[in-house]
Amino acid sequence: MREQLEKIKEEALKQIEASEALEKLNDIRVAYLGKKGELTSVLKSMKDVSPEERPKVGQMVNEARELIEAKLEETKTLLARKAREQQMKQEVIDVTLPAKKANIGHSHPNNVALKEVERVFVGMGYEVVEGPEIEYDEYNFTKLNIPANHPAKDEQDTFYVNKDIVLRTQTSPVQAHMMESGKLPIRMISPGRVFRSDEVDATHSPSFHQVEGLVVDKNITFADLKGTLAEFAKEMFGEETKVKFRPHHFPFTEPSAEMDVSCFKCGGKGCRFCKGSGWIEILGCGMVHPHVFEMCGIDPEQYTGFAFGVGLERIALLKYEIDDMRLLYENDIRFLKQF
Ligand code: 2NM
Repeated sequence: MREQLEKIKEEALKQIEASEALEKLNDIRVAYLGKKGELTSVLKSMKDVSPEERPKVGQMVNEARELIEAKLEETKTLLARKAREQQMKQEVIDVTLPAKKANIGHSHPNNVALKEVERVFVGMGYEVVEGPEIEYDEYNFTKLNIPANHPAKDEQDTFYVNKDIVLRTQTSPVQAHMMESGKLPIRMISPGRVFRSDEVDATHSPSFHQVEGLVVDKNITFADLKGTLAEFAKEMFGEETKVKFRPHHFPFTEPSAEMDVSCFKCGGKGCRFCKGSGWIEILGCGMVHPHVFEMCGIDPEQYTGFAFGVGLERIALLKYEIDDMRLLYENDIRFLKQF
């Protein structure tokens, strides 16, 4: 009996020692200490042991059981630690590895330019108002003092949806609606997409973007227009920027002008960028025509106002020195990711 116990004990300890996996340990536990395990069967055969010997053998069985259990527990801890160490080695993080670059999107140059324009005018207390890209002929043309026989209304220049509805050729219809709503005074800019039936080339596209501005109040003068747009130019192109107004004609303003800014490349000396003139044309503007006020329900004897229109693409092309407008529409990621 003693010998048998001794053998079982040694064999168990040897197996435990040799086991390399946690599951294996469990098998060993079952094989020796389980209900049908070897030690248990020794206990079961105690009835064959003489009564004097019984306590002694019982104690030996218990000692063997405790020893095996202790060894199992110890080995279990050891194997668990080994497994953890192995895992740590495999999962080690090299903090010096370069991070994965997240492929995030970029603002379109048009949008960068728009945010800049909005920043300047919102800073001066203007509100940003958007409107529909499809408009009544009446709001796109008639109320802006563009008469039926005006060349801009030609099908060669305007996309007609039907005889009364067009794709807007400017964002000023948004302003016509605003004036008609009757809430005065007005200080607003209206950015958005406009449409003209143009052939595509380096400086033209049938769809482009504008920001138009409008101020209506009592006693607004051309001096307010000049001061406001000179400030806009400085904020957009730098503090040292000068402006120059040249007489022009628009049907919706009288008087009308185009504004040039001193070339921000050469400072006005003349370079390739400004084609030697030292000036760059930037926007159209003028005092709102009394007819426009009348057609939009504002009394021109009481109110005056100024308005202006800037091409966003033009600003974006100048700002980034891009020489072909088509690049703005191709959405080539190699181009766009530079902004
Ligand atoms: C321009 C140039 C000059 C303009 C006029 C109006 C309105 F609605 F008040 F009549 N909005 N925008 C305007 C004036 C636009 O774009 C070159």
